[in-house]
Amino acid sequence: MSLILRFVCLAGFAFLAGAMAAEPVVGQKNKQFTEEALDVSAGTSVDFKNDDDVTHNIAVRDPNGANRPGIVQSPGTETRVAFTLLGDHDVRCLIHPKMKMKVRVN
Ligand SMILES: [Cu+2]
Repeated sequence: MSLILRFVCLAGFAFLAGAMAAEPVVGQKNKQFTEEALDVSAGTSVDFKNDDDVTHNIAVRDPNGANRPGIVQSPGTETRVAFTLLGDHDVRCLIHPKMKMKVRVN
């Protein structure tokens, strides 16, 4: 393998590792999100992790007012959700109306 190719591969792995490490995680615990609000840059994906023993879901209202379809989350599962639009996203669990948080894309 040439030195240049080797460098390109290493750079690629470093980029992937960096991208994976940067993924924010929000838990769902005791029927609450573990964050009230989260600031991210456009294009960030957030991992929502159900740490409860009941089913939750993730329902996102985008800054343009569009409601995304709710994603059902069984206990112990994770769901990765992408945030691309600038502005405030309301995130709720439709099963437990008190569960809500904001994802702010700057
Ligand atoms: Cu819930």
